[in-house]
Amino acid sequence: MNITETIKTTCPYCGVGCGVDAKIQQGNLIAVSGSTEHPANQGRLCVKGSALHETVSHQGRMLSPSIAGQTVDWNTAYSHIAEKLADIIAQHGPDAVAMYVSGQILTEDYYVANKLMKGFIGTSNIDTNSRLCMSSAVAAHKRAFGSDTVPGCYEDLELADLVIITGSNLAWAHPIVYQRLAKAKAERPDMKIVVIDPRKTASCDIADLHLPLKPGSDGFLFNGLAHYLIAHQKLDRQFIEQHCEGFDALSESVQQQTLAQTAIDCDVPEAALNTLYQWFAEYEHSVTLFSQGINQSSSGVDKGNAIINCHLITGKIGKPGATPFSITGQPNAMGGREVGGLANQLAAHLELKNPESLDKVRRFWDAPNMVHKEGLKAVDMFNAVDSGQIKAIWIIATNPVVSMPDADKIKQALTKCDLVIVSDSSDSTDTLPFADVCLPATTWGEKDGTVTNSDRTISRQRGFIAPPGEAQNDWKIICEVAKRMGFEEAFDFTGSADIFREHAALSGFENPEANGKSERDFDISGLTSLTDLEYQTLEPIQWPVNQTYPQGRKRFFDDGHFYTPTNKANLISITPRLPTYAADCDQLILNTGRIRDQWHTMTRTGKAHRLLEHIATPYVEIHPHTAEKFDIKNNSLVSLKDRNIEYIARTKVTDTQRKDSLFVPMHWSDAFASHARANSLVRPIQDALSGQPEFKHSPVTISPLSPHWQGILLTASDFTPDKTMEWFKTPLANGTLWELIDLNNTPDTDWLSAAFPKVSEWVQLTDSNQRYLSAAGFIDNQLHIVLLSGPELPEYDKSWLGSQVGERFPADQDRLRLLSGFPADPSMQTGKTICSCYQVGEQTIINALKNGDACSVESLGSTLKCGSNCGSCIPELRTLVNDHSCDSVSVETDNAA
Ligand SMILES: Nc1nc2c(c(=O)[nH]1)N[C@H]1C(S)=C(S)[C@@H](COP(=O)(O)OP(=O)(O)OC[C@H]3O[C@@H](n4cnc5c(=O)[nH]c(N)nc54)[C@H](O)[C@@H]3O)O[C@H]1N2
Ligand SMILES: Nc1nc2c(c(=O)[nH]1)N[C@H]1C(S)=C(S)[C@@H](COP(=O)(O)OP(=O)(O)OC[C@H]3O[C@@H](n4cnc5c(=O)[nH]c(N)nc54)[C@H](O)[C@@H]3O)O[C@H]1N2
Ligand code: SF4
Ligand SMILES: [Mo]
Repeated sequence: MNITETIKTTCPYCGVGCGVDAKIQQGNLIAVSGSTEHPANQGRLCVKGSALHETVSHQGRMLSPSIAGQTVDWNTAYSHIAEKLADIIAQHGPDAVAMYVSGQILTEDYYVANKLMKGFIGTSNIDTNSRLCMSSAVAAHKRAFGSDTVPGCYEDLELADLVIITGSNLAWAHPIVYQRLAKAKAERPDMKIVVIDPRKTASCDIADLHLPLKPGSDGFLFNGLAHYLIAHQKLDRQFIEQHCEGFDALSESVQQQTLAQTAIDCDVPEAALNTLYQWFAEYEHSVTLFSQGINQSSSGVDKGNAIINCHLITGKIGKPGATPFSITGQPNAMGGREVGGLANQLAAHLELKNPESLDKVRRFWDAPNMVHKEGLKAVDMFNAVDSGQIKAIWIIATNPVVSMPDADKIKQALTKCDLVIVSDSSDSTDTLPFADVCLPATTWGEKDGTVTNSDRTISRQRGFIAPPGEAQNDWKIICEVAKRMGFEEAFDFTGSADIFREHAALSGFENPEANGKSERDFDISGLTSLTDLEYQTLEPIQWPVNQTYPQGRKRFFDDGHFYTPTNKANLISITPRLPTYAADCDQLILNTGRIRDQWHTMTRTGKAHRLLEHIATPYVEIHPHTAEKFDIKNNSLVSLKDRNIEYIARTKVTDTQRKDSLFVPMHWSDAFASHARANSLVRPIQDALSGQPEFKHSPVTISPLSPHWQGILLTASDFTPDKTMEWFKTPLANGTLWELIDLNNTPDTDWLSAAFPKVSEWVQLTDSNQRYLSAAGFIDNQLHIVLLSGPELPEYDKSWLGSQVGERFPADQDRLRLLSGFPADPSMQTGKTICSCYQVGEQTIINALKNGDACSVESLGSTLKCGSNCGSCIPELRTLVNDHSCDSVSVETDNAA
C-alpha cells in the first residue's frame, strides 16, 4: 500500500524560513512544495527549497562516530570527549575549551550548547558562524535600541512605498522575500525600489534606481541622507523629542556630509543620489533592507547605525511599511541570538556584561560555573587555537576551513590543536580531515525542533526520515557529553520539546510585564507550558508571545518604547570610513558572496545535480576595462593572489562589475576545485565592535594563466586528477564532469589509459602537433569516459554529452560523433541551464524568443514552463527577453512567480 503523508516543516536554507510540505511515502521523501498557510512564503519555494528532496539521500553521510579514524560506539565517543575535556579544564582552566557552532542548528541544540559552555563548563568561548553573518547588525541594534530587536516584518516590504535594498542580493539570497516584493511592485508600479550595491545584481531587475557605489562607502551615503533630511527639515520632530537621544550630536556629525560631498565619497552621480534622498524624505512608508554588503565590513556596526539613524529621525520605524530591516542569512540565525549563542551574549537577550543578568541566569540554571566575562569571537577564537591558548575545540554544523577568512590559517590552527571534535552530517567536509573525533549528526528531515526566521517567526522543523547509520541529534550529543562531565540533572532532557519549554521559561524568568511591555524584548513565556503534543503541532508564531501578545507581535517600537535605560532610542554619531584596504594600481578589491543555486560550502546543494546546472564552476567577475588592463579575456583562466596564496578560476567579463573590484562566489571548497576556496585569499580584518570579518573587501592581484592544455573529462567512475593539474569537479546525474587544466606539462595520452585501466576500447582523435586530443573509452560498448582537450577549453554541449555517459555506442560513427561534443541534430542543443526546475537551457529560450514562440517572461513560462515553478530564474529570463525578444512586443513588467 502506497500511503502518502504530508508533514509540515521548514526549509533548512535561508533566513526567509519558508514552510515546506514534505510528501512522504514509505518513509521516503518523494516531493516538496511550499506550505500555503505559512506566513513567510504563502505557498512558494525557491529553487533550493524545491530541490530539497534531491539532497536527502544517504550518500555522503557520516554514519558512525570515530576517534582518530577508528569507528567507535557512541558511549565510547561521549566518554572520550567528556574525559578529555575534563582533563584539559583541570590542567588549563575552562577557557582552554571552545565551541564553534552555527546558525544552522535548531534552537534546542543551540540552547543546550550555550548552557553547557556558559553555565557548566564555565567559559564564554562559544561563538558561532553568525559572527560572520550578522553580528554587526546585532551590535547596531543594541546600540540604537538597547536590545537586539528586529522591529519589522516581511509584510512591511509589501506595504512600503520605497524599499531600499543595500548590501543584499535579495533575488538570489532571499528569493521568496524578493518574489513577494516583486509581486507588490507589479501590483503597485508606483512603489519605488532602490538597490545599492557596487555590482549590478539580479536584484536590480525590479529596481527603479541602482547606485553602484564605491565599495564600502555606505556609511557616507546614509550620513549624507541624514544630512539631507536635517537640512530639508524632513524630520519627525515629535518622535525625536519623545523617543530619541543624541539628535544634536548627530546633526553636528553629519554637517559636512553634503549631497555634493557624498556623491564624491560614494562615487555615484549626484542626481541619482538626490533622487534617492528625495524619495526617502517624501515617502512615509520606507523600508531599508540590509545584509552582508553592510555587515561584513570593518565598519559594519557603524553602517548599520547610520541606516537606523535615518529611520529614527523620520519616525519610520514600528509602523506598517516603515522600518530598517536587517535580514538574517541562516535558517536559525535569529534563534541563535535568542539563546545567546555569540561569545558576547547571554541567553534570552540578557546582558553578559550585567552582573544582575548573570545572576538571573545562574539561578535559573542552578549553574555551578557561571561565566562572568565575554569569550573570544570567531577570528580571535581560531587565533587562540593557533597560539595554543585554546586546547580543545568542538565544531558543530559549520565548515570553517572554507567559510572563515584566512582559511589556510584555520587549517594550521586545527592541525596544532590537541582535541578537535567535529559534529557534521556529511562525511567529507574540508574541516573533517582535521578532526580527532568525528560525530555523525542528524540533519534536515531527520531532526525535530524550532527555528526563528528574519522576521522573528518561530517555526517547527519536523523529522520524518529515519537517520542513517548511527547519526544522532545535536542536542542529544551535547547533553550526553554534559551528563558524563557530571551535569546529569541540568541536561537530563527527554526531548526537544522539553528543551524548548526551558528556553521559553528562561525568556519569561524575572521579565515582568507591565503596561503591556515586558522588561526584555525577547519573551516567549506564553509557550512555556506547551505539552509535547502542542509542541508537535505548533503553528508558526512571531515573538514575543506573552500575556500582552498571546498570538505574537508583528512590529516593535510602534509604541516608541525602546529597551535602553531611558526607554529612548540612541542616535549614534558615526565617522564613516572606507574599508581597510582600497584598490591601488596593482591591486584590486575582492568582493565575495553568493550564487543563486548553491548553499555555502556546498555540502548539501552540491549533491543536487539540478542545482549545479545554473553555475557549475567557480568564476571571477571582472569589468571589461580591468580585463583589458590586465590582458584578460572572457572565460579564460586567471590566478588571483595575495600573501602567496593562489585562487584559480575562469573569468566572466561583465560591465555589471565595477572597475576597481572583482567578485568571486564564496561556495567552492577543496572538494569541488583544486584552488577555489575564496577565503584562502580573504584577510582576517574585523569590525572592532562586532568582530565580523570584512569578507567583501580584500586586496588581491590578478594575472592571466596560459595552460599547456585544458579540457573536460566526463566519466562514470572514480577519477583522481594528477596532483600537478588544476581542476573543477561537477557531479552529474550519471557521472562526474571534470574540467582539467595543465599549467605545466604538454598533453600525452598515456595517463588516460593508466587512469582508466578497465576501459577496453578507445576512439581517439589528435592533430599532427598533438595539441588537441579527444578520446572516448567504452566498456562493453557502453560509454565510460570522454575527454575533449586542447590549448583552449573546447566547446561542447554539456547537457547532451553528459546524458550520453552509460549509453551504448556500438557504431563507430556514433562514437566519433561524441568527440565533436555536439549532437548531430542542432535542435537538440539546449545550452546552459537557466531554469533549474524544468531544466530549460539558454539556447532553447533564445530560439523560442527568436522564432516568436514567446516574447515575454510570461509567455516563456507558458510555452517552455521556465520560470513558472519557483521563479528564481525570472531575473535572468527577463535579461534574455530584453536581449533577444522579437521587437514588436514590449517587455511586460509582471514579476510575479
Ligand atoms: N543562494 C543562497 N542564498 C543564501 C545563502 C547561500 O549560501 N546561497 N546564504 C544565506 C546566508 S547565511 C546569508 S548571510 C545571506 C546573505 O545574503 P546577501 O547579503 O544578499 O548575500 P551576499 O552575496 O553575500 O552579499 C550581498 C551583496 O553585497 C554586495 N556588496 C559588497 N560590498 C558592498 C558594499 O560595500 N556596499 C553595498 N551596499 N553592497 C556591497 C555584494 O556585491 C553582494 O551583491 O544569504 C542567505 N541566502
Ligand atoms: N568569503 C566569504 N566567506 C563567507 C561569507 C561570505 O559572504 N564571503 N559569508 C559568511 C556567512 S554569512 C556564513 S553564514 C558562513 C557559512 O559558512 P558555514 O557555516 O561554514 O557553511 P555551511 O556549508 O552551511 O556549513 C554547515 C555544515 O553543517 C553541516 N550540517 C548540516 N546540517 C547539520 C546538522 O543538523 N547538524 C550538524 N552537526 N551539521 C550539519 C553541513 O554538512 C556543513 O558541513 O560563511 C561565511 N563565510
Ligand atoms: S527562500 Fe528558498 S532557500 Fe530560503 S527558506 Fe525559502 S525555499 Fe528555502
Ligand atoms: Mo550568513
